Order: sequence, then structure tokens, then C-alpha cells
Amino acid sequence: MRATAVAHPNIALVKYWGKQDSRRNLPAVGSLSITLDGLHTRTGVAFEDGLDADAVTLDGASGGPAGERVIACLDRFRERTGIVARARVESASNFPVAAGLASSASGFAALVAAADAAAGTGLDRKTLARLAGAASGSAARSLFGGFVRLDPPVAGEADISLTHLAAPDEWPLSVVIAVTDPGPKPVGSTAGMLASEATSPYYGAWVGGQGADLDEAAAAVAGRDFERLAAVSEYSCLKMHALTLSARPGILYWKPATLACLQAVRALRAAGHGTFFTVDAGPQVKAVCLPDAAETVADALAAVPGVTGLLRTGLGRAPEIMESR
Ligand code: 2P0
Repeated sequence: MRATAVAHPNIALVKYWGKQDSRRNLPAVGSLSITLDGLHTRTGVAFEDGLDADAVTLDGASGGPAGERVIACLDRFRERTGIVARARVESASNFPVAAGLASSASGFAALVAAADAAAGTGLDRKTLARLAGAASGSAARSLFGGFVRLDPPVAGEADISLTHLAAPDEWPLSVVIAVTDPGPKPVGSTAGMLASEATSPYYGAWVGGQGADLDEAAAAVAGRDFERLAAVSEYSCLKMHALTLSARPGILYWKPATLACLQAVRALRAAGHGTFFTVDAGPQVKAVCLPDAAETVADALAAVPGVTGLLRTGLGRAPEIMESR
């Protein structure tokens, strides 16, 4: 009853921001993402009959709110599958956690994949995605590789739906991540979403416009139309940050270097390089690139004052089970 899974984070090009149902963690809006190859979380899960409580170690630390979220996710897994044993969980990521690099996405994707393999429950990918999504909305997308669309429940539906749009090798884009501050973000995603909903005058417009953005981005992916994907992705990113800025008090995730990177990416695109930006709930900038532009983009972002590190990656696959017994 033991397995190890490796899962990758994803970054949304059309952003998830807002909850339809906080208790079940159902999103108010859909999202569209790319899964990243170079970053990963490796999680081992062992169900042991002798344990009287789950024992969770995350990047060497045990307990705390992150550990509680893992236990809640395991409880939903047990409820869904009838497994009763408690688990020993060990998880480590190869990138900074809680800094807007989507550690919760790869973390919960690896957790549900490892739990399923350890318990031998054979749940299908969409069921695993819903279990991961109940823990962290963006994690549902990391059960798939390449390009993924997530739609919120519509009237009469109980849960999110997921559509795999393209595999990594069907449109092999590159991503350059400019790290401007590796520390934890000032306001977590969940708190930021709830504050935006409660206080921003723009929240209704945000929710109302999302379906059109998703359809536009999905059409861009289907047509492998980089310019079209660039336009809708930057639009969605800036609109999400306009929403957080318009909360009361406003939530400002950017550093000065974040804005400098956005301007650098816009200048590179104007000069003919295939690249566009996106920024999640944190200060790091992700530049999505056509493969032949990635080198130039990386050099340009490395030279921006305030950029403290650079990560480069291609698109990643679905979670993999590394060992199971
Ligand atoms: C996204 N983000 O679509 C958006 C854009 C950050 C900015 O999903 O509250 O950690 O745990 O469901 O998944 C980050 O939010 O939020 C996120 P919860 P999660 O990637």
C-alpha cells in the first residue's frame, strides 16, 4: 500500500479567480492552463494499518495549515474509495513553494495520484482531478499534460469538468520564469479570491466575461495560433490583477521587477519575438515562448534589474507513478 508519484505544476493562461462554493472549493469561473515540465513535486503515500493519524511531511516540515489541507484531501479520498487506513505522506518540490509558482497544484496532483496508486483504487483521471481540485482549484488541471481546460459546474452539474486540449508534443511551447521574489506572497489565493468577490466592483464583470475568454483561448490552441493565444492570455492576466487591485484594500502581488519584466516581454513581442506574459498570485513573471524565441527572452529577462533567478522549461505531462507496491 505504498506509491510515489511525480506531478508538475501548471500555469493558467485564462485565470481562475473566484469561488462558486467555498465549502466544496468549486470555482466561479473556468480556466485554461499549460502544464510545466521542469518543475515538479514528488510525493510518497503509504497507507498503514497501524497508524492512528495521518503523518504528513512537506518539504521536511510537518504539521501546520498545509499539512491540514493534505489530511482533508486524504479524507475526501477515503470517503470516495472506502479506504480506512491512515497514511504516511512525504512530499518535496524542486522549486520555491507558496511564491506564485503553483506548488499546491503539483502537490495535490501528486498526492491524489500517489494515494490512488498506493491504494490500488484505479480512479479515472477526471475523478482524481476533481479530488485534487477540491483541495486546490488549480490542482485539478495538473492531472493532465499540455493544454487543459477546466469548466465550472453549470446548472444541474455537481462538479467541474475537464477537457484535455493538446499534448505537450502537439504544440511544444517553452516557458521562461523570471523570479523576482522567492518569498511567500502577501495574500494567499483563497483569501485573495474571497476579498475580490466581497469588495471589488469589477467582480461581476470578471465572472461574466470568462466564458468568452475560455472559448477564445481554446480556439487559439486548436488553431496553434500563438498571436491569438498571446492576446487573450495577457488580457486575462491583466484583468485578474485589475480585479485584485480593485479589492478593498487592494491586493498588489507585483514587485517593481514584475512590471519591468512585463514591459520587456511586450518590447520583445513588438520586435518580432514570439512571447507573451502571464503572472499568477505572486510576483514572478512567466513568459510563454515559441521555442525559437526562448533563448532571447531568457537573456532579456535575466538582464532586468530585480530579477533574482530564471527557470526555463517546456510543457509537461500528466503525473507519473514512479514506484508502487
Ligand atoms: C490560476 N491561481 O488559474 C489562478 C491564477 C492563481 C492566479 O489558481 O483557493 O491555489 O486553493 O483553490 O488553486 C491559485 O489558486 O486556489 C490559482 P485555491 P489555488 O492558476
